[in-house]
Amino acid sequence: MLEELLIMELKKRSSDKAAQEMIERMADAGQQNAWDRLDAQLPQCGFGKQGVCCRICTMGPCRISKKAPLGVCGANADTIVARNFLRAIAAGTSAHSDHARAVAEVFLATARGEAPDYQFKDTVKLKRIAAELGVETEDRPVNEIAAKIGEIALGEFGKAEGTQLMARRAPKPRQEIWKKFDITPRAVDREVVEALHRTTMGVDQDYKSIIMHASRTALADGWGGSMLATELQDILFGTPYPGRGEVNLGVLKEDEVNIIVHGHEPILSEMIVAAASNKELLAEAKKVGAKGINVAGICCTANELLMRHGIPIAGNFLSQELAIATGAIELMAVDVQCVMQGLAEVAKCFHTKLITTSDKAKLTGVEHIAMEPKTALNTAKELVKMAIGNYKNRGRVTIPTEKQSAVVGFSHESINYILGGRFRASYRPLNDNIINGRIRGIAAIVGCTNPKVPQDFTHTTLAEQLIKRDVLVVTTGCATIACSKRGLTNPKEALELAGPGLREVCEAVGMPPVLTCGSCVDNSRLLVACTEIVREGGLGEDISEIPVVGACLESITEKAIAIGQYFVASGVLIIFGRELLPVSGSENVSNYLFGGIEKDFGGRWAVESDPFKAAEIMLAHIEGKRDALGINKVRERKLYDMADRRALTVE
Ligand code: XCC
Ligand code: SF4
Repeated sequence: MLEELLIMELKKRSSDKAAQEMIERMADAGQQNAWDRLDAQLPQCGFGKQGVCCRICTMGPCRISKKAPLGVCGANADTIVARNFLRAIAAGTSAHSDHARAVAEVFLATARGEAPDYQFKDTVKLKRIAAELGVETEDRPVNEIAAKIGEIALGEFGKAEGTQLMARRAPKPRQEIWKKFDITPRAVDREVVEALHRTTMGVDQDYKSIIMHASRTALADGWGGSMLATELQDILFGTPYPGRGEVNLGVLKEDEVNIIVHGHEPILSEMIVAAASNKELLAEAKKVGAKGINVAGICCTANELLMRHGIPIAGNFLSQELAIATGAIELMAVDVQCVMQGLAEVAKCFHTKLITTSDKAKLTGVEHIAMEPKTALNTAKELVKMAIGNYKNRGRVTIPTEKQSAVVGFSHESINYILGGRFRASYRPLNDNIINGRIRGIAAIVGCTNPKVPQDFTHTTLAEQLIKRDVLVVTTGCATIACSKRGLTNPKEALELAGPGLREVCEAVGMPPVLTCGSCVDNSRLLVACTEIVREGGLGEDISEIPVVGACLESITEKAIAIGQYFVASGVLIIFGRELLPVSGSENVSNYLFGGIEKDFGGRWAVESDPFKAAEIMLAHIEGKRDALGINKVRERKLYDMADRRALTVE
């Protein structure tokens, strides 16, 4: 079944109708997109795919083959594959954590009154994090507390001594495992620097030792940089609570000025959203004949905005060029990460103004307007004005009609609340429903969209297969956008697809069977949620014992590998697309990552490109964990009784 389906979908390049329409339009106009450039690259380098090329020193580059199994320095495939793996994780960790640092800087500037356009929106969380970090809160003004938190947070990146403070959140047995292997993450910068040092020529040349540091570096991301980014963003911009939003290219408006924000840091996009509702600017838009100003997001910035403000999402990673090809985008403002250089070319074919805003991320030939914390709102207004001024330059506009309504905003806090209700917010109902078997377990579907896979195909197929079998699905990143485009985060439609147990629970609490949990740094929310499930009791003492599993079959970035590894080192099974984890060139590394590492950490990697087969692996894993917990036996004996039913209803 899969093969036919896959070939069909591959021909269309995307399983999203709106994307298909725009892909066709671009082809008709002779414009190139990521799929065309992939075709031009084929066949891609087999050494690279397997992770066996090394260009770390100039005795090389060396490529490992049967004929030449050793690099000039004597390094073998195990060493080279492991080194490349660690370097990818160091880069991914850097990306998430440098994003976090930028947020921490704005956070501190806000506390010190140096960023007048930002305010602390969630002061409840501010106090909670203060308590966690040992910051005195009594009789202290918010700004003073925040300044202390900001200083501590900034310290997490470069402090000389000690380990990541957020890692203390993990279940105790997990922390013991990290201690035993001496991989409790220290300062983020330190782990990354050490990763680069270890992988230079002639340093760490034992694959297991290299992979051990890969875990430590990745943990500095998940339980460090990413978690800090999430928490500080929540305090600054508000913790997400469930609300509605719309997703796909159909959110663009024919008769309004369309502005796309694309990238990752909400520091920019939050201000553009604020500027777009400015009365004077709205009046200006009317003057040029537009009915209003429409802001929509792409990639993780989109997730941040939809979760917090209900701002619509135009698309995920592979839709960035397609959005411009609608001819309806007056301005696209980008910051950091996942911004294709190809955008510059596409933008030239249309009237779209492409603007870079982070001094860390410029594009040749593209106008740069730096976003500074001190003058953020003014800069945002300037960008909105540019967009308005550009409205008159529109040519032909083709906006696909597809859009879906989504219920979004499932932070760890809001899951707690929605499950337990206002008066007894807790994970108890979730744990109980996992124990009684209505929900078999939890699957995280995360990450990117890769032109090697039909866009969205594996994410949505996997999600459908899993909810059908009563697995609650949590999603982040571009996968969450894929699921929303498909209607899977819309309770009305998606519950029809859910198995009877999951459906009953979701209906009782009023949530969809696929939860959108935010951007990629928000995978840290899932670590916290897992920890809460453990703490709630009845499902084991550590994350590795609960029936939870993760997958990213369309991954592209180094960030995705870092995320995968921090989940593995936290005790979770993670599945990637077969050719999207470049370790196959070393049997030893593969055997360890796919098997041996489980003895050490309780989690491991697997590769499978077929979403139907991946679903089976995930289900088997979940049932295995349930068996080990002894909760499958309980289920057979127990019928639904009144107490069960009561537990399902929320006050
Ligand atoms: Fe990038 Fe975050 Fe991947 Fe999407 S999911 S392609 S990393 S935008 Ni993060
Ligand atoms: Fe070749 Fe070794 Fe240099 Fe890598 S470090 S390029 S394997 S000589």
